[in-house]
Amino acid sequence: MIALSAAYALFALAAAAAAAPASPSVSAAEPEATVPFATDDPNYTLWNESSTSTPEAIRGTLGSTVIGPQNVPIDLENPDLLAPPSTDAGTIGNAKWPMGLSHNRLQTGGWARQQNEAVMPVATEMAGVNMRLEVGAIRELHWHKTDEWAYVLKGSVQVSAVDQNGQNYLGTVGAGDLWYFPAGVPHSLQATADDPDGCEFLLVFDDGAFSEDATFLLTDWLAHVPKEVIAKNFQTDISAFDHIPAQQLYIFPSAAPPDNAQAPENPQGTVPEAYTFKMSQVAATQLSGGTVKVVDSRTFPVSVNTAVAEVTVEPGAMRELHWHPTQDEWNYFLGGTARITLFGSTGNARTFDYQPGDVGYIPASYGHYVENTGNTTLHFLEIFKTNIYQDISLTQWLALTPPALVKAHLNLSDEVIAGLSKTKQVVVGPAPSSS
Ligand SMILES: *[C@@H]1O[C@H](CO)[C@@H](O)[C@H](O)[C@H]1NC(C)=O
Ligand SMILES: *[C@@H]1O[C@H](CO)[C@@H](O)[C@H](O)[C@H]1NC(C)=O
Ligand SMILES: *[C@@H]1O[C@H](CO)[C@@H](O)[C@H](O)[C@H]1NC(C)=O
Ligand SMILES: CC(=O)N[C@H]1CO[C@H](CO)[C@@H](O)[C@@H]1O
Repeated sequence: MIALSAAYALFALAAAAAAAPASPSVSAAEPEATVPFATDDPNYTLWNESSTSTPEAIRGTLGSTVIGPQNVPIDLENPDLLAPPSTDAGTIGNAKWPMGLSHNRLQTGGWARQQNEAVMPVATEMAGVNMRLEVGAIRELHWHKTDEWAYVLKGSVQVSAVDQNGQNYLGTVGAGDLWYFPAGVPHSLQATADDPDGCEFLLVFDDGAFSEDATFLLTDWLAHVPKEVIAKNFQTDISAFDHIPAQQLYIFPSAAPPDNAQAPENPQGTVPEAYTFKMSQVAATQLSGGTVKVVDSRTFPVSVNTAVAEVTVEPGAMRELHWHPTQDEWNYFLGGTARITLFGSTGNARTFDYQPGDVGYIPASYGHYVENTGNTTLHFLEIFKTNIYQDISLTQWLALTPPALVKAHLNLSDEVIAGLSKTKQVVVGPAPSSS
């Protein structure tokens, strides 16, 4: 295939060079097609949650009805698995994990559930946790081996931390804001009283094998140190530690922190780079089909291992065909519905449908798009284990490649090639309706 394409490219270039210099067209000589043309058939998503017909394993002339047991709500949410577009082929690992399928850890004052490699083997580079705290509830003082990046879904959270230089930090963030703790830095999370419901947030860790059940907790540690060692360490009488918990607290209720709480005065000073970032106050870039907001270490310096793009896509619009050169993408869907086809090379492609609360995953270099398949705004996060956000746009690539080369591959008209955008569109609107 590659050799043939290269041959066509050379042929077309030669043809272009031979053509009269006055003509801007490169179509003077048409080489013969060597492989059949791809079908013109569209392959729309066939059902959605408002469909009244029962979804069937049928597309066009292929497939047949389901006559055994059927979980209709699951099929309505995953129509492109039940009746895939004909462009799907081969094998791509599962790239969808609804948080609603995760075991939930219920505690007094909140809960936590997670997605990691154990439930989604393709997601090797990042793992996610969805956590809820009622007003005042605390995710206890702890640390872990991975960096922690967070996005507040609702309410407000007070975070505390002390770093390896004894410098401290206390901050409060609200919906749409971020925090970041480097690996090993001990911290706590607590819902403030700003929202009567407390808070809920999303955590992303830079290791697919991360488990929220394997973090290093203050209470768990002290419950596993001989009492006389504790007394010696803190230079107290052994009775001073009579009332420490015998087991971990993890999430537990408490009084809400006061407004404008300050970190204790510190001879070492506060951390050099803030551990929180008010992403909600960053203006989104308006695009023809939606909006995008990128936050990485260029604006949130401590976030050296995580970059995010927060994207909205209007009904009928689409996050354009693109890929990320070296970074896997971890998605979280906040609103609306989407479909994504992952192209994994060697003819492998598979399409997945997403609803709010779902996690998606796209390995590095896999070509993909994110299409709004509903009639409300699609809102989602693209998260990467990197310091600087990067993507490559298919349209921009072709627009900035010699037109004869593009024509030799795709046999597009000169008008279509001339119309390719040389700047990244990121989110494009609906296609013009065909005549
Ligand atoms: C390009 O398309 C035309 C039809 O529009 C066809 O006749 C021709 O064979 C095609 N060329 C290649 C190289 O596919
Ligand atoms: C779209 O809008 C219509 C009319 O307002 C509504 O009935 C339907 O449930 C909506 N959702 C989808 C997915 O089409
Ligand atoms: C959802 O499905 C219904 C019926 O199957 C269709 O009329 C409607 O256009 C679909 N909604 C969207 C947003 O595609
Ligand atoms: C609209 C539609 O379904 N188009 C095509 C999608 O793929 C099948 C094959 O699986 C074609 O037969 C359809 O025409």
